[in-house]
Amino acid sequence: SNRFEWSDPFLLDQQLGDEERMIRDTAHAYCQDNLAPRVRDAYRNESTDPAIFTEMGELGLLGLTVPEEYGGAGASYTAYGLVAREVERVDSGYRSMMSVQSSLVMYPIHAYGSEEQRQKYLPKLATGEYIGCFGLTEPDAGSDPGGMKTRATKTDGGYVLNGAKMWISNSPIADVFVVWAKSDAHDGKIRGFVLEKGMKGLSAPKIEGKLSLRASITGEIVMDNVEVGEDALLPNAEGLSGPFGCLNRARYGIAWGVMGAAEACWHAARQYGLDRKQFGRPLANTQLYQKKLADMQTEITLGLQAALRVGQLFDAGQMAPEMISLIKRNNCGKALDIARMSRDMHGGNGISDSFPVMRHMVNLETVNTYEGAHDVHALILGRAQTGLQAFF
Ligand code: TGC
Ligand code: FAD
Repeated sequence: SNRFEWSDPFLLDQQLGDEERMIRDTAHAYCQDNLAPRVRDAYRNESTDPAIFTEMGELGLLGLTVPEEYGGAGASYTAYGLVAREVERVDSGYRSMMSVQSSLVMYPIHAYGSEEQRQKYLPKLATGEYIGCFGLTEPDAGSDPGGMKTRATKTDGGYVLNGAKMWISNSPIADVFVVWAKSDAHDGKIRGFVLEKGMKGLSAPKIEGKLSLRASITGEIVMDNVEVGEDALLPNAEGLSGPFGCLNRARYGIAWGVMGAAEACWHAARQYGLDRKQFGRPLANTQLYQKKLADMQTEITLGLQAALRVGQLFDAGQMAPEMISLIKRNNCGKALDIARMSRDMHGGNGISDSFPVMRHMVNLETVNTYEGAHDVHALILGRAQTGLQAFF
Protein backbone atom coordinates (compact mmCIF):
# COMPACT_ATOMS: atom_id res chain seq x y z
CA SER A 1 0.00 0.00 0.00
CA ASN A 2 1.08 3.63 -0.41
CA ARG A 3 2.97 5.14 2.44
CA PHE A 4 1.52 7.67 4.87
CA GLU A 5 4.12 9.99 6.38
CA TRP A 6 2.60 11.47 9.56
CA SER A 7 4.81 14.57 9.45
CA ASP A 8 4.27 15.18 5.71
CA PRO A 9 0.83 13.75 4.90
CA PHE A 10 0.59 15.08 1.33
CA LEU A 11 4.27 14.41 0.53
CA LEU A 12 5.11 18.09 0.01
CA ASP A 13 8.75 17.09 -0.22
CA GLN A 14 7.96 15.33 -3.52
CA GLN A 15 6.44 18.51 -4.94
CA LEU A 16 9.71 20.44 -4.73
CA GLY A 17 12.43 20.80 -7.33
CA ASP A 18 15.99 19.57 -6.64
CA GLU A 19 17.35 23.09 -6.14
CA GLU A 20 14.50 23.99 -3.78
CA ARG A 21 15.12 20.86 -1.73
CA MET A 22 18.83 21.63 -1.57
CA ILE A 23 18.24 25.21 -0.40
CA ARG A 24 15.71 23.95 2.14
CA ASP A 25 18.21 21.40 3.50
CA THR A 26 20.97 24.01 3.78
CA ALA A 27 18.64 26.30 5.71
CA HIS A 28 17.40 23.46 7.90
CA ALA A 29 20.92 22.40 8.89
CA TYR A 30 22.02 25.97 9.64
CA CYS A 31 18.92 26.73 11.70
CA GLN A 32 19.07 23.55 13.74
CA ASP A 33 22.86 23.59 14.25
CA ASN A 34 23.43 27.32 14.73
CA LEU A 35 20.21 29.10 15.63
CA ALA A 36 18.36 26.57 17.79
CA PRO A 37 21.19 26.29 20.38
CA ARG A 38 21.24 30.06 21.02
CA VAL A 39 17.60 31.04 20.88
CA ARG A 40 16.69 30.35 24.51
CA ASP A 41 19.31 32.71 25.93
CA ALA A 42 18.74 35.29 23.19
CA TYR A 43 15.05 35.35 24.05
CA ARG A 44 15.59 35.35 27.80
CA ASN A 45 18.11 38.20 27.64
CA GLU A 46 16.43 40.05 24.77
CA SER A 47 19.68 40.02 22.81
CA THR A 48 20.05 40.06 19.04
CA ASP A 49 23.27 38.69 17.58
CA PRO A 50 24.21 40.72 14.47
CA ALA A 51 26.53 37.86 13.41
CA ILE A 52 23.40 36.01 12.32
CA PHE A 53 23.27 38.26 9.26
CA THR A 54 26.80 37.37 8.13
CA GLU A 55 26.20 33.70 8.87
CA MET A 56 23.04 33.68 6.76
CA GLY A 57 24.82 35.71 4.10
CA GLU A 58 27.63 33.18 3.87
CA LEU A 59 25.09 30.46 3.13
CA GLY A 60 23.33 32.59 0.50
CA LEU A 61 20.13 32.88 2.53
CA LEU A 62 19.78 36.68 2.19
CA GLY A 63 18.11 38.12 -0.90
CA LEU A 64 17.42 34.62 -2.14
CA THR A 65 15.23 35.80 -5.05
CA VAL A 66 17.54 38.69 -6.05
CA PRO A 67 19.64 37.94 -9.19
CA GLU A 68 23.12 36.50 -8.68
CA GLU A 69 24.85 39.49 -10.31
CA TYR A 70 23.88 41.52 -7.22
CA GLY A 71 24.87 38.86 -4.71
CA GLY A 72 21.50 37.12 -4.49
CA ALA A 73 20.80 33.50 -5.36
CA GLY A 74 18.30 34.05 -8.20
CA ALA A 75 16.18 31.35 -6.58
CA SER A 76 12.41 30.83 -6.74
CA TYR A 77 9.79 32.26 -4.41
CA THR A 78 9.02 28.68 -3.47
CA ALA A 79 12.61 28.33 -2.24
CA TYR A 80 12.32 31.61 -0.33
CA GLY A 81 9.20 30.29 1.41
CA LEU A 82 10.97 27.07 2.35
CA VAL A 83 13.81 29.05 3.94
CA ALA A 84 11.34 31.19 5.91
CA ARG A 85 9.71 27.98 7.20
CA GLU A 86 13.06 26.59 8.38
CA VAL A 87 14.12 29.81 10.09
CA GLU A 88 10.77 30.35 11.79
CA ARG A 89 10.73 26.71 12.92
CA VAL A 90 13.37 28.01 15.36
CA ASP A 91 12.04 31.52 16.03
CA SER A 92 9.81 34.12 14.37
CA GLY A 93 12.31 36.82 15.33
CA TYR A 94 15.11 35.21 13.33
CA ARG A 95 12.78 34.92 10.34
CA SER A 96 11.92 38.59 10.83
CA MET A 97 15.59 39.54 10.59
CA MET A 98 15.94 37.52 7.39
CA SER A 99 12.71 38.62 5.73
CA VAL A 100 13.21 42.33 6.38
CA GLN A 101 16.69 42.13 4.85
CA SER A 102 15.49 40.12 1.83
CA SER A 103 11.96 41.32 1.03
CA LEU A 104 11.82 44.79 2.51
CA VAL A 105 15.33 46.10 1.85
CA MET A 106 17.03 44.13 -0.95
CA TYR A 107 13.83 43.72 -2.98
CA PRO A 108 12.96 47.45 -3.21
CA ILE A 109 16.55 48.46 -3.90
CA HIS A 110 16.62 45.94 -6.73
CA ALA A 111 13.11 46.59 -8.04
CA TYR A 112 12.92 50.37 -7.60
CA GLY A 113 16.55 51.44 -7.30
CA SER A 114 19.00 52.96 -9.77
CA GLU A 115 21.89 50.87 -11.06
CA GLU A 116 24.22 52.83 -8.72
CA GLN A 117 22.01 52.08 -5.72
CA ARG A 118 21.91 48.40 -6.65
CA GLN A 119 25.70 48.19 -6.98
CA LYS A 120 26.28 50.17 -3.82
CA TYR A 121 24.00 48.29 -1.46
CA LEU A 122 22.92 44.88 -2.72
CA PRO A 123 26.19 42.90 -2.59
CA LYS A 124 26.90 44.01 1.00
CA LEU A 125 23.31 43.37 2.09
CA ALA A 126 23.60 39.88 0.54
CA THR A 127 26.69 39.02 2.60
CA GLY A 128 25.18 40.53 5.74
CA GLU A 129 27.99 43.09 5.99
CA TYR A 130 25.23 45.68 5.86
CA ILE A 131 22.07 45.22 7.93
CA GLY A 132 18.90 46.76 6.53
CA CYS A 133 15.59 48.00 7.91
CA PHE A 134 12.29 49.20 6.43
CA GLY A 135 10.39 52.16 7.83
CA LEU A 136 6.72 52.44 6.89
CA THR A 137 4.78 52.35 10.18
CA GLU A 138 4.55 55.47 12.34
CA PRO A 139 3.20 56.08 15.84
CA ASP A 140 -0.08 57.32 14.33
CA ALA A 141 -0.09 55.33 11.07
CA GLY A 142 -0.03 51.53 11.32
CA SER A 143 -2.83 49.78 9.44
CA ASP A 144 -3.34 53.01 7.52
CA PRO A 145 0.12 53.83 6.16
CA GLY A 146 -1.38 56.40 3.80
CA GLY A 147 -1.84 58.54 6.93
CA MET A 148 1.92 58.90 7.44
CA LYS A 149 3.32 62.24 8.55
CA THR A 150 6.95 61.82 7.47
CA ARG A 151 7.83 64.44 4.85
CA ALA A 152 10.56 64.89 2.27
CA THR A 153 11.08 68.53 1.34
CA LYS A 154 12.99 69.45 -1.81
CA THR A 155 16.30 71.28 -1.49
CA ASP A 156 18.78 72.39 -4.15
CA GLY A 157 20.70 69.14 -4.31
CA GLY A 158 18.22 66.69 -2.80
CA TYR A 159 15.78 66.44 0.09
CA VAL A 160 15.35 67.05 3.81
CA LEU A 161 13.47 64.36 5.71
CA ASN A 162 11.48 64.88 8.90
CA GLY A 163 9.35 62.41 10.81
CA ALA A 164 9.36 59.32 12.99
CA LYS A 165 8.86 55.65 12.25
CA MET A 166 7.75 53.20 14.93
CA TRP A 167 8.09 49.43 15.43
CA ILE A 168 10.93 48.98 12.96
CA SER A 169 12.62 45.57 12.91
CA ASN A 170 16.46 45.75 12.93
CA SER A 171 16.56 49.58 13.06
CA PRO A 172 18.88 50.03 16.09
CA ILE A 173 21.57 47.89 14.39
CA ALA A 174 20.85 48.90 10.80
CA ASP A 175 23.34 50.38 8.34
CA VAL A 176 20.81 50.92 5.55
CA PHE A 177 17.33 52.40 6.08
CA VAL A 178 14.63 52.17 3.41
CA VAL A 179 12.10 54.78 4.53
CA TRP A 180 8.85 55.99 3.00
CA ALA A 181 7.86 59.66 3.07
CA LYS A 182 5.41 62.01 1.41
CA SER A 183 7.41 64.16 -0.97
CA ASP A 184 6.40 67.74 -1.72
CA ALA A 185 8.34 67.65 -4.97
CA HIS A 186 6.12 64.77 -6.15
CA ASP A 187 2.65 66.18 -5.39
CA GLY A 188 2.80 64.83 -1.85
CA LYS A 189 3.01 61.24 -3.14
CA ILE A 190 4.75 58.55 -1.11
CA ARG A 191 8.35 57.94 -2.21
CA GLY A 192 11.12 55.68 -0.94
CA PHE A 193 14.51 56.91 0.27
CA VAL A 194 17.65 55.01 1.21
CA LEU A 195 19.33 56.48 4.29
CA GLU A 196 22.58 55.42 5.91
CA LYS A 197 23.62 55.06 9.52
CA GLY A 198 25.54 58.09 10.75
CA MET A 199 23.66 60.68 8.72
CA LYS A 200 23.18 63.86 10.69
CA GLY A 201 19.76 63.98 12.36
CA LEU A 202 19.10 60.23 11.94
CA SER A 203 18.72 58.04 15.01
CA ALA A 204 17.18 54.65 15.77
CA PRO A 205 16.47 54.14 19.46
CA LYS A 206 15.62 50.65 20.65
CA ILE A 207 12.08 49.89 21.84
CA GLU A 208 12.33 48.38 25.32
CA GLY A 209 9.94 46.09 27.13
CA LYS A 210 8.86 43.82 24.28
CA LEU A 211 7.22 40.61 25.53
CA SER A 212 7.19 39.10 22.03
CA LEU A 213 9.85 38.62 19.33
CA ARG A 214 12.57 39.23 21.88
CA ALA A 215 15.37 37.68 19.81
CA SER A 216 14.83 40.32 17.11
CA ILE A 217 15.65 43.92 17.95
CA THR A 218 13.00 46.55 17.19
CA GLY A 219 13.33 50.31 17.25
CA GLU A 220 12.15 53.67 16.05
CA ILE A 221 13.60 55.72 13.21
CA VAL A 222 13.77 59.40 14.06
CA MET A 223 14.51 61.83 11.24
CA ASP A 224 15.27 65.35 12.37
CA ASN A 225 16.18 67.42 9.31
CA VAL A 226 18.09 64.59 7.65
CA GLU A 227 19.65 65.96 4.47
CA VAL A 228 20.14 63.58 1.58
CA GLY A 229 21.19 63.96 -2.03
CA GLU A 230 19.06 63.19 -5.07
CA ASP A 231 20.80 59.82 -5.18
CA ALA A 232 18.95 58.71 -2.00
CA LEU A 233 15.58 58.68 -3.79
CA LEU A 234 14.38 55.32 -5.16
CA PRO A 235 13.57 56.44 -8.69
CA ASN A 236 11.15 53.73 -9.75
CA ALA A 237 8.38 53.67 -7.13
CA GLU A 238 5.62 56.17 -6.45
CA GLY A 239 2.59 55.88 -4.18
CA LEU A 240 1.63 53.13 -1.76
CA SER A 241 2.23 50.47 -4.40
CA GLY A 242 5.97 50.95 -3.69
CA PRO A 243 5.91 49.72 -0.09
CA PHE A 244 3.09 47.26 -0.85
CA GLY A 245 5.22 45.61 -3.54
CA CYS A 246 7.73 44.79 -0.78
CA LEU A 247 5.02 43.74 1.67
CA ASN A 248 3.60 41.25 -0.84
CA ARG A 249 6.90 39.37 -0.70
CA ALA A 250 7.38 39.54 3.05
CA ARG A 251 3.76 38.54 3.74
CA TYR A 252 4.12 35.58 1.39
CA GLY A 253 7.25 34.47 3.29
CA ILE A 254 5.41 34.83 6.59
CA ALA A 255 2.66 32.47 5.37
CA TRP A 256 5.34 29.77 5.04
CA GLY A 257 7.27 30.88 8.11
CA VAL A 258 4.41 30.58 10.58
CA MET A 259 3.78 27.03 9.38
CA GLY A 260 7.37 26.27 10.50
CA ALA A 261 6.63 27.69 13.96
CA ALA A 262 3.37 25.71 14.05
CA GLU A 263 5.19 22.52 13.05
CA ALA A 264 7.67 23.06 15.89
CA CYS A 265 4.75 23.37 18.35
CA TRP A 266 2.94 20.35 16.89
CA HIS A 267 6.02 18.11 16.98
CA ALA A 268 6.80 19.26 20.52
CA ALA A 269 3.26 18.41 21.67
CA ARG A 270 3.42 14.99 20.01
CA GLN A 271 6.74 14.15 21.64
CA TYR A 272 5.61 15.48 25.00
CA GLY A 273 2.47 13.35 24.83
CA LEU A 274 4.51 10.24 24.06
CA ASP A 275 6.96 10.90 26.89
CA ARG A 276 4.67 12.16 29.64
CA LYS A 277 2.55 9.66 31.57
CA GLN A 278 -0.50 10.47 33.70
CA PHE A 279 -3.13 8.03 34.97
CA GLY A 280 -0.76 5.19 34.09
CA ARG A 281 -0.48 5.86 30.36
CA PRO A 282 1.07 8.35 27.95
CA LEU A 283 -0.93 11.54 27.45
CA ALA A 284 -0.78 10.72 23.72
CA ASN A 285 -2.81 7.60 24.51
CA THR A 286 -5.92 9.69 25.23
CA GLN A 287 -8.62 10.65 22.77
CA LEU A 288 -8.53 14.37 23.55
CA TYR A 289 -4.77 14.55 23.04
CA GLN A 290 -4.95 12.68 19.72
CA LYS A 291 -7.80 14.88 18.48
CA LYS A 292 -5.66 17.96 19.11
CA LEU A 293 -2.70 16.41 17.29
CA ALA A 294 -4.95 15.54 14.36
CA ASP A 295 -6.24 19.13 14.21
CA MET A 296 -2.68 20.46 14.18
CA GLN A 297 -1.60 18.04 11.48
CA THR A 298 -4.61 18.92 9.33
CA GLU A 299 -4.25 22.71 9.52
CA ILE A 300 -0.50 22.62 8.92
CA THR A 301 -0.82 20.25 5.98
CA LEU A 302 -3.47 22.45 4.35
CA GLY A 303 -1.61 25.66 5.17
CA LEU A 304 1.61 24.39 3.61
CA GLN A 305 -0.16 23.28 0.45
CA ALA A 306 -1.75 26.72 0.15
CA ALA A 307 1.61 28.44 0.59
CA LEU A 308 3.21 26.14 -1.98
CA ARG A 309 0.44 26.86 -4.47
CA VAL A 310 0.83 30.62 -4.07
CA GLY A 311 4.61 30.21 -4.38
CA GLN A 312 4.17 28.36 -7.65
CA LEU A 313 1.81 31.07 -8.94
CA PHE A 314 4.34 33.70 -7.81
CA ASP A 315 7.08 31.91 -9.75
CA ALA A 316 4.80 31.69 -12.78
CA GLY A 317 4.16 35.45 -12.65
CA GLN A 318 0.50 34.95 -11.64
CA MET A 319 0.55 36.20 -8.04
CA ALA A 320 -2.29 38.53 -7.02
CA PRO A 321 -1.91 40.33 -3.65
CA GLU A 322 -5.26 38.98 -2.39
CA MET A 323 -3.90 35.44 -2.64
CA ILE A 324 -1.20 36.50 -0.23
CA SER A 325 -3.69 38.16 2.13
CA LEU A 326 -5.59 34.87 2.25
CA ILE A 327 -2.60 32.74 3.23
CA LYS A 328 -0.92 35.35 5.47
CA ARG A 329 -4.12 35.76 7.46
CA ASN A 330 -5.16 32.13 7.67
CA ASN A 331 -1.73 30.64 8.32
CA CYS A 332 -0.95 33.19 11.07
CA GLY A 333 -4.30 32.61 12.75
CA LYS A 334 -3.96 28.83 12.57
CA ALA A 335 -0.35 28.90 13.77
CA LEU A 336 -1.37 31.00 16.76
CA ASP A 337 -4.19 28.55 17.63
CA ILE A 338 -1.76 25.62 17.33
CA ALA A 339 0.88 27.30 19.52
CA ARG A 340 -1.71 28.08 22.21
CA MET A 341 -2.99 24.49 22.06
CA SER A 342 0.52 23.06 22.30
CA ARG A 343 1.28 25.30 25.27
CA ASP A 344 -1.78 23.89 27.01
CA MET A 345 -0.83 20.28 26.17
CA HIS A 346 2.55 20.80 27.85
CA GLY A 347 0.85 21.56 31.17
CA GLY A 348 2.99 23.51 33.65
CA ASN A 349 6.12 22.74 31.66
CA GLY A 350 4.55 24.64 28.79
CA ILE A 351 5.22 27.98 30.42
CA SER A 352 8.95 27.26 30.81
CA ASP A 353 11.56 28.31 28.28
CA SER A 354 12.97 24.78 28.47
CA PHE A 355 10.29 24.14 25.85
CA PRO A 356 9.88 26.29 22.74
CA VAL A 357 6.09 26.52 22.75
CA MET A 358 5.31 29.58 24.82
CA ARG A 359 8.04 31.53 23.03
CA HIS A 360 6.48 30.60 19.67
CA MET A 361 3.04 31.47 21.03
CA VAL A 362 3.96 34.99 22.12
CA ASN A 363 6.03 35.55 18.95
CA LEU A 364 3.04 34.66 16.81
CA GLU A 365 1.03 37.42 18.48
CA THR A 366 3.37 39.86 16.72
CA VAL A 367 3.33 37.97 13.43
CA ASN A 368 -0.48 37.97 13.44
CA THR A 369 -0.34 41.78 13.78
CA TYR A 370 2.55 42.96 11.62
CA GLU A 371 2.55 43.05 7.82
CA GLY A 372 -1.18 43.71 7.91
CA ALA A 373 -3.15 42.66 10.98
CA HIS A 374 -5.40 39.58 10.77
CA ASP A 375 -8.58 41.66 10.43
CA VAL A 376 -7.03 44.06 7.94
CA HIS A 377 -6.41 41.12 5.59
CA ALA A 378 -10.06 40.12 6.10
CA LEU A 379 -11.03 43.59 4.87
CA ILE A 380 -8.74 43.26 1.83
CA LEU A 381 -10.44 39.93 0.99
CA GLY A 382 -13.88 41.36 1.75
CA ARG A 383 -13.28 44.27 -0.59
CA ALA A 384 -12.08 41.95 -3.34
CA GLN A 385 -15.28 39.88 -3.25
CA THR A 386 -17.86 42.62 -2.69
CA GLY A 387 -16.30 45.60 -4.40
CA LEU A 388 -17.02 47.57 -1.21
CA GLN A 389 -14.17 48.91 0.89
CA ALA A 390 -14.93 48.77 4.61
CA PHE A 391 -11.72 50.29 6.04
CA PHE A 392 -13.49 53.57 6.78
P1 TGC B 1 -5.46 51.21 -1.44
O1 TGC B 1 -6.35 52.29 -1.95
O2 TGC B 1 -5.99 49.85 -1.30
O3 TGC B 1 -4.15 51.14 -2.36
C1 TGC B 1 -3.30 52.29 -2.55
C2 TGC B 1 -2.38 51.99 -3.72
O4 TGC B 1 -1.56 50.85 -3.42
C3 TGC B 1 -1.83 49.80 -4.38
N1 TGC B 1 -1.84 48.54 -3.65
C4 TGC B 1 -0.97 47.54 -3.87
N2 TGC B 1 0.03 47.41 -4.74
C5 TGC B 1 0.73 46.28 -4.71
N3 TGC B 1 0.49 45.29 -3.83
C6 TGC B 1 -0.50 45.39 -2.92
N4 TGC B 1 -0.71 44.43 -2.04
C7 TGC B 1 -1.28 46.55 -2.92
N5 TGC B 1 -2.32 46.99 -2.16
C8 TGC B 1 -2.65 48.20 -2.62
C9 TGC B 1 -3.16 50.13 -4.96
O5 TGC B 1 -3.31 49.56 -6.24
C10 TGC B 1 -3.11 51.63 -5.00
O6 TGC B 1 -2.28 52.01 -6.07
P2 TGC B 1 -2.54 53.38 -6.86
O7 TGC B 1 -1.45 53.40 -7.89
O8 TGC B 1 -3.92 53.27 -7.39
O9 TGC B 1 -2.40 54.47 -5.84
O10 TGC B 1 -4.83 51.72 -0.10
P3 TGC B 1 -5.48 51.97 1.27
O11 TGC B 1 -4.80 53.17 1.85
O12 TGC B 1 -6.99 51.95 1.20
O13 TGC B 1 -4.94 50.65 2.00
C11 TGC B 1 -5.66 49.98 2.88
C12 TGC B 1 -4.92 48.70 3.36
C13 TGC B 1 -5.53 48.29 4.65
C14 TGC B 1 -5.12 47.61 2.33
C15 TGC B 1 -3.42 48.87 3.52
O14 TGC B 1 -3.08 50.12 3.92
C16 TGC B 1 -2.74 47.81 4.35
O15 TGC B 1 -2.39 46.73 3.87
N6 TGC B 1 -2.44 48.07 5.67
C17 TGC B 1 -1.58 47.25 6.47
C18 TGC B 1 -0.27 47.95 6.67
C19 TGC B 1 0.89 47.03 6.75
O16 TGC B 1 0.87 45.89 6.29
N7 TGC B 1 1.99 47.49 7.28
C20 TGC B 1 3.17 46.70 7.35
C21 TGC B 1 4.34 47.51 7.80
S1 TGC B 1 5.89 46.68 7.52
C22 TGC B 1 5.98 45.48 8.65
O17 TGC B 1 5.09 45.22 9.39
C23 TGC B 1 7.23 44.74 8.67
S2 TGC B 1 7.36 43.56 9.91
C24 TGC B 1 8.49 42.60 9.11
C25 TGC B 1 9.17 41.62 9.94
O18 TGC B 1 9.75 41.99 10.98
O19 TGC B 1 9.18 40.45 9.50
P1 FAD C 1 -3.51 49.61 14.45
O1 FAD C 1 -3.50 49.92 13.00
O2 FAD C 1 -3.78 50.72 15.40
O3 FAD C 1 -4.54 48.42 14.69
C1 FAD C 1 -5.00 48.04 16.00
C2 FAD C 1 -6.15 47.05 15.84
O4 FAD C 1 -7.21 47.64 15.11
C3 FAD C 1 -5.78 45.78 15.08
O5 FAD C 1 -6.42 44.67 15.65
C4 FAD C 1 -6.34 46.02 13.68
O6 FAD C 1 -6.70 44.80 13.03
C5 FAD C 1 -7.57 46.85 14.01
N1 FAD C 1 -7.97 47.71 12.89
C6 FAD C 1 -7.24 48.67 12.28
N2 FAD C 1 -7.95 49.26 11.30
C7 FAD C 1 -9.15 48.65 11.28
C8 FAD C 1 -10.33 48.79 10.49
N3 FAD C 1 -10.40 49.68 9.51
N4 FAD C 1 -11.39 48.00 10.76
C9 FAD C 1 -11.33 47.07 11.74
N5 FAD C 1 -10.24 46.88 12.52
C10 FAD C 1 -9.18 47.66 12.31
N6 FAD C 1 6.44 48.24 10.57
C11 FAD C 1 7.35 48.65 9.65
O7 FAD C 1 7.09 49.57 8.87
N7 FAD C 1 8.57 48.04 9.56
C12 FAD C 1 8.94 47.03 10.39
O8 FAD C 1 10.07 46.51 10.27
C13 FAD C 1 8.03 46.61 11.39
N8 FAD C 1 8.39 45.66 12.29
C14 FAD C 1 7.57 45.38 13.36
C15 FAD C 1 8.03 44.57 14.39
C16 FAD C 1 7.24 44.34 15.51
C17 FAD C 1 7.76 43.54 16.64
C18 FAD C 1 5.93 44.88 15.57
C19 FAD C 1 5.04 44.64 16.74
C20 FAD C 1 5.46 45.67 14.54
C21 FAD C 1 6.28 45.95 13.43
N9 FAD C 1 5.86 46.84 12.42
C22 FAD C 1 6.76 47.23 11.45
C23 FAD C 1 4.58 47.54 12.54
C24 FAD C 1 3.37 46.73 12.12
O9 FAD C 1 3.30 46.58 10.75
C25 FAD C 1 2.11 47.41 12.70
O10 FAD C 1 2.14 47.22 14.09
C26 FAD C 1 0.84 46.87 12.08
O11 FAD C 1 0.74 47.23 10.72
C27 FAD C 1 -0.42 47.33 12.83
O12 FAD C 1 -0.41 48.71 13.03
P2 FAD C 1 -0.67 49.33 14.48
O13 FAD C 1 0.24 48.65 15.43
O14 FAD C 1 -0.59 50.80 14.36
O15 FAD C 1 -2.13 48.89 14.86
